[in-house]
Amino acid sequence: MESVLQLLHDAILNGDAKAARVTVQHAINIGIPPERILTEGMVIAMKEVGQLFEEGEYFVPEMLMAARAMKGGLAELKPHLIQTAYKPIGRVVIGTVKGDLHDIGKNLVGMLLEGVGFEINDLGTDVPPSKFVAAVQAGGVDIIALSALLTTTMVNMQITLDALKTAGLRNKVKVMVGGAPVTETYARQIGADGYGPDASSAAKLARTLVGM
Ligand code: B1M
Repeated sequence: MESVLQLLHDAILNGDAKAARVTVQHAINIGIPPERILTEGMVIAMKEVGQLFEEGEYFVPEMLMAARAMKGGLAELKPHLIQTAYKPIGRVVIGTVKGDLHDIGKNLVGMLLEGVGFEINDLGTDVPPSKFVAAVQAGGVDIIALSALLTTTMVNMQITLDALKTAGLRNKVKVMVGGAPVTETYARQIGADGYGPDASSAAKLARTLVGM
C-alpha cells in the first residue's frame, strides 16, 4: 500500500500526469481509502514541490508540471471523494481571489463541499471582488468561499469583504476563507465568518455555517 502511495508521490513530483492518473486508479482498485490517497500520496507531494521551489531546485515550469499531474490525479479521484446528495444543503460560490492563479486547493475544497452536499458555483481564479458581489446579487447564495495562496493576494479577501459591505450584501451571505498563507487570526481580523486550514475542515465549517 505504502509503495503505491510512494509511486503516486513520485509521479506528481516528476510532473508525470499519466502516471499520476494510472496510479490513483490502481490505488483505488486495491482498496486504499480516497482520503489516504489524497493526503498521503498527493498533498504531501505538492508540499515538497513548494519546498524544492524555495530551495531553488525547482522553477515555475516544474511547479506547473507538478500541478498538471496533481490535477490529473484529482480528476481520477473526484468521483470517489464525492457522494452526490439528493437535495443540496446550500449553495456555495467559490473562487481564488484577484491576482492569484493557484487553483488546486480551491478545486479540492470545492470537491469536498460538493461531497458533503453543497451545490458549487466555481468562479475560477483571479476573481475580482465585483464578480463575487454580482454572484450574491443574483441570489440564492449561502456561502462565499475565498481561496488565496500568495501573501500578496490574501489582502484581496479583505477587499472582497469590503465590496460586499459596500453593496449592502454582507449580512446576506457567510464568508469563509482559506489557503496556505491564511490563518484563523487573519480571518478574524478581516471579519470573515470562518477559516478552514484544509479542505476537509472547510467542508465541516461550511456545514456549520448553514446550521447543520
Ligand atoms: Co506558486 N507559489 N507561484 N505556483 N505554488 C506557492 C504558493 C509558494 C508558497 C511556493 C514557495 O515559494 N514555497 C509561493 C508563495 C509565496 C508567498 O506568497 N508567500 C508561490 C509563488 C511565489 C508563485 C509565483 C509568484 C512564482 C513566480 O511566478 N515567480 C507565481 C504566482 C502566480 C499567480 O498566482 N499570480 C506562482 C505560480 C504557480 C504555478 C502556476 C506554477 C502553480 C499553480 C498551478 C495551479 O494551481 N493551477 C504553483 C504551485 C503548484 C505552487 C505550490 C508548489 C503548490 C500549491 C498547491 O497546489 N498545493 C505552492 C507551494 C505550497 O503551497 N507549499 C506555491 C496543494 C494544495 C492541495 O494545497 O493550495 O495550500 P493548497 O490548499 C489547501 C489549503 O491551503 C486549504 O485546503 C487545501 C487542501 O487541503 N485551502 C482552503 C485552500 N483554499 C482554501 C479555501 C478555504 C479553506 C481551505 O475556504 C474557502
